[in-house]
Amino acid sequence: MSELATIENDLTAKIDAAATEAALEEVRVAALGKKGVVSEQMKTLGKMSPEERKEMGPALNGLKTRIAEAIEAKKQALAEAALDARLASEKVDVTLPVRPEPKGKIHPVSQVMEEIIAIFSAMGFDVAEGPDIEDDFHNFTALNFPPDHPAREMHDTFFFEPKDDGARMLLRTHTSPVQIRTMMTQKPPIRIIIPGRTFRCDSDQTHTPMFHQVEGLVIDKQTHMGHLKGTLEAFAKTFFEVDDVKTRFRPHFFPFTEPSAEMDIQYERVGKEIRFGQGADWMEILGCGMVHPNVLKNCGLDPDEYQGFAWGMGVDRLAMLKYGIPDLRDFFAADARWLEHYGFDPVDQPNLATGLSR
Ligand code: 2U9
Repeated sequence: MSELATIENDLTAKIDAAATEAALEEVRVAALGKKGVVSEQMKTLGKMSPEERKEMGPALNGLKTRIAEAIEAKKQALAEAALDARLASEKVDVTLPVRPEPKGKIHPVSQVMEEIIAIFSAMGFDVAEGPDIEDDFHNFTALNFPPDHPAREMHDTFFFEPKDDGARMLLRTHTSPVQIRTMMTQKPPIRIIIPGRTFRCDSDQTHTPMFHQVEGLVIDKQTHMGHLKGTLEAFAKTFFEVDDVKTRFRPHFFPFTEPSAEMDIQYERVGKEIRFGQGADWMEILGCGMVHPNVLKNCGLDPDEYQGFAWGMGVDRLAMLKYGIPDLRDFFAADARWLEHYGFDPVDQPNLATGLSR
């Protein structure tokens, strides 16, 4: 066998044996690279006589072309094999169920919080949050609770041990400290809602020491009671999912608002069921009022330039009313059967486009 035939056989065998693109590249460099066997053979052409070159030139060029073609063909075969392997490994079994049944349920308190957030977000409110552990200034003093005023007692506060300077931290009794913090750091206009945990030392059939509130605050120039009524009536209609519900504002007292009111909505009891938007009875659902001028001043705002309204509602009670849940204490009993019955689908979060509750 001639030397060229031996080289060709040897290279063809190596090309066939190359199992990866990297191995094939090594064979290409060893054959056609600057110091490759085929390239070295080409260099000998210069030293040959014209007759020899006439014979060897075409032979060598033929060898070079066949090796280059064989390498290219093998390269394509390796790429196709790699693609086939990838397609096989990424195969989707279309006979599998679309989505496994979700396990667990959303607690009614979380559901109602999300519903309230969805309603006010659509009106342009931002969600604000703050610490559960507060100081006296943010929870009481800034909110126009005078020192030693009986209104402080109304809240049955959980206090921590006094610090060295005598100051006592406390568990916030409402989410209102977040409004104080917001007013002291942000320039109006302010439109926020504050969902969160609150704490009062109270425990019976209708009270638990930890409960949930959503409060709201609007501060702007020329804000008035009409804005308050329009906002809260729109909320009531959307939340209770009735087009027409009568509301009633009864005068009330809170240290932080003046005037203050409680908002009632129309309802009727049919058997054990409560129906909103019909009947002649009234149910209180939230407290509200125009922000007291002293509260604005305590936060560095001029009451002659800015006014605002605020409201607060108890989420646990609203959840009981809307979803007919009889006993508040079951909310915190961690009973899986109760949650299975009263809980909500985790993949169906409330929004105004597809409906709040389904
Ligand atoms: C600032 C100014 C005013 C928040 C308000 C209520 C009325 C209210 C209760 C509802 C049921 C608490 O959960 S509940 O027991 N809340 O009636 N809350 S006005 O007013 C504010 C808050 C912050 C700076």
